[in-house]
Amino acid sequence: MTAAVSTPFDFAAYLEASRLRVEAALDGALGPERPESLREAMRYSLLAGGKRLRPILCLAACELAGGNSELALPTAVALEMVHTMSLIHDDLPAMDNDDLRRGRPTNHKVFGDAIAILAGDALLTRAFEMVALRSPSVPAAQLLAVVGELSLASGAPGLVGGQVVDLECEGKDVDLETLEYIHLHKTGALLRACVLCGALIAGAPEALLEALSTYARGIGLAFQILDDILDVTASSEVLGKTAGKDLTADKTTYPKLLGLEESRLRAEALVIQAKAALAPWAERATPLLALADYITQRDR
Ligand code: GRG
Repeated sequence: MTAAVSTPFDFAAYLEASRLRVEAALDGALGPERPESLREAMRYSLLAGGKRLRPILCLAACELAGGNSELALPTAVALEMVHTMSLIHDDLPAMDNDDLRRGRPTNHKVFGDAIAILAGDALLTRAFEMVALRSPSVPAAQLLAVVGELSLASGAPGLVGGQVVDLECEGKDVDLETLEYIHLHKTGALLRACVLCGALIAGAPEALLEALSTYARGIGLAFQILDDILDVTASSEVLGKTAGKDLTADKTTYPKLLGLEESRLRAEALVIQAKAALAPWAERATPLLALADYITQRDR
């Protein structure tokens, strides 16, 4: 009798295969927009690379919940569209005023502020179109739930609210509680929507949705702590965006409040908590567990 041999999970291969799958779906999601200037500006930022972590989280959560991730692909694309539009708007002179994003000049540097704003608007609205009109074979009730999560994560209760508090706190002393509020909204809300939307498409039960929410809170904060750490430890070339920006903009960050070492420890503890939430589903959770680890181990 031969013993069953389980193949070890090859995370690097999984990440690369998922990334390529997402890239192809993103490319196919932008149609022949008119006018051409708008099409170019939308494609410029959406197809500029990036880790594609958000759509990958969505697909992984769908599979964890026992769903067919092919059905979640339009929603995964929608989540990347919301993320990309938030980067375009975040880089504008009225916000973070940045020149470099994903290794190339920011959208407004190439197309001008007005087109950058409108390209962001078109990506945001296309995101909702992807879910509502381009998700065949997903029951309407599930799509409605996805639209709800996407709205909450994007708007005042999520990204927009977090960004406003972030802008209002520039140059001020910020305590840990406020910093956490900013990041749970600015960064965490969309990561939460990613796993919830993937699971909703698979018809996940309430207990799993709650566990995924806890998981997302942990990885969301850990993700941002790493973002703050990399801002001081990595180069602009590696990051593909301007390093040292937080210091220049006089922003409060985790390293500023806690120091680098303590920030790292906090991120690791958050990832442990996040992974623990998925323990009852451990058998199918391997990709989400590995993605949580990746968040604290990444170099960009
Ligand atoms: C969504 C309606 C709407 C408006 C946007 C500008 C804004 C409101 C919010 C800012 C949100 C923001 C830029 C948060 C920062 C999140 C973050 C850490 C981004 C970096 O994400 P990565 O590292 O980037 O995943 P890549 O390029 O790899 O995708």
